[in-house]
Amino acid sequence: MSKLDSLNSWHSDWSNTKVVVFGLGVSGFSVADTLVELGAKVIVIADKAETDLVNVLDVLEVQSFIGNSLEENKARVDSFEPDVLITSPGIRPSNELLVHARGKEIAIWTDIDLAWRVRDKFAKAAEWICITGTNGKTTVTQLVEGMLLAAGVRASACGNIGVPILDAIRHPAEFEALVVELSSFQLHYIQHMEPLVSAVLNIADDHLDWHGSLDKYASDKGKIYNNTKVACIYNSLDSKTSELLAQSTNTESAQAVGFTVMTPTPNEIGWVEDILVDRAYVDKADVADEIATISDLHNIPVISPHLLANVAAASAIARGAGVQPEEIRKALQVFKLDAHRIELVLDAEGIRWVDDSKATNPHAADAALASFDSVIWIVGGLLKGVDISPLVQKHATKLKAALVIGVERQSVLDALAQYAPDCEVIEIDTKPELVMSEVIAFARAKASSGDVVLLAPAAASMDQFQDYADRGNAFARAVLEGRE
Ligand code: UMA
Repeated sequence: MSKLDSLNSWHSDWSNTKVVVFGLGVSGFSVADTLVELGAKVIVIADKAETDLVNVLDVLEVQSFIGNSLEENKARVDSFEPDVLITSPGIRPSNELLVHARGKEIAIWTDIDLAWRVRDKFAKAAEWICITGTNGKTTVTQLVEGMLLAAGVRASACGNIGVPILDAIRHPAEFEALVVELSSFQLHYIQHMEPLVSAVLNIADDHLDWHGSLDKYASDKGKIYNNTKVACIYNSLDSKTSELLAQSTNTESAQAVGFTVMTPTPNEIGWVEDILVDRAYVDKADVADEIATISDLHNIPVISPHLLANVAAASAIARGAGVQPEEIRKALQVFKLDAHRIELVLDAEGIRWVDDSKATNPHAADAALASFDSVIWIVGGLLKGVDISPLVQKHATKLKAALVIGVERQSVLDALAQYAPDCEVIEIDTKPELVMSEVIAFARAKASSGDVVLLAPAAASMDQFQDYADRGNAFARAVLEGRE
């Protein structure tokens, strides 16, 4: 048995364990902080970091090495002789320090692996409900959290959603269930976990530059199903998700449950017109239980097919975790979407101005475009190695105009020229701080009653904005300018 095998509890003796924490963002900090609490020996290495975090590490008496050369970092790792290196999830496996560590047979974990081992900090370890997918995972994670809370379960959403899982593990509320949003990056590195319920919501092109190919990206996501105890949730309309489930290991005792926006067959949860129906967690195959109706979603201004899929998925997950239909309905009645998700910014003179800045890949933008008939589309940004042409081709007939933003615009312009020849294309070639005001000026000139001006860029934002929220806020500010 290796030394690391015995470190399987918060209450194990971590005092002789040496850990290199690689990366000092939100997750790296939570790892270092937790390891200090556990009494392990820790050093932190990062290419860059915020001064505030470095200062707190100083107070915790953790040595940090920020911005050093690769050679210095390698030498530091070699002389420290760690038992394990815990990497931040965003760092690519091809990173040379990770390659070096692997060459030295040093185990590589992320915060998720550490969290699984130390999940028993309090008397009763929380169950993990694990959710991944290309799109919708944050919304589904929030929905499931709301459903568990409505059922009186002390639940917390954490993981990729922005709350490091180790913060949830250590929280004095002593959560009974963690609803863990997992990214493909976290799943790439995952060692072992046993979710109560697991779900892959959908698989589409994203982060191809990080993973190398769609197959590798998908198989990393599929690892979420391994060792699931009660229910594995897949998307009945996305065969890639059920294929991943079929390839999973140690899931024989878990129930496979599909979700769909169509009429559900046995073992599925789906929509029969306006009614959300459970045909999975029922006594007999011919029984169908009503869970809720579309009118329960009265806090959501735009009901897209994508949202209905997310609601069906969340219900399948929550039912698997033991939540009753009436508690799901209660949660849906108070649910509100986060900002920048098909958010209606303004509805005036018959023109709707919609912020879906969260659409950072074509699959997400597809859901937004599918929700409207006549669109002035704001598109472009960092494409992350993904081809935008199929999306343009699919929606070409509803595109009245396209306003192309982003630094690398050529592939978007080419796709529009080839697949949407009737769509008027305007290239926005200005300084980042002026992008949205120029976009909105053009959109005002083009839009007429019945149109939707839609920010759904199908690309990440960091070439011109801080993040997708900054991009969405800039859009909303420009739309509302002069109206208040
Ligand atoms: N770093 C290096 N070298 C590198 C890259 C990064 O040293 O080559 C270091 C720097 O110190 C940097 C830190 O690593 O500050 C950043 O690490 P990170 O990119 O892994 O980000 P964290 O701040 O730790 O946040 C991570 C997730 N980020 C990513 O996976 C990119 C957050 O998801 C998550 O909320 C957080 O952990 C808590 O679990 C964000 C995200 O964008 C929201 N996720 C992607 C997505 O949803 O598409 C996957």
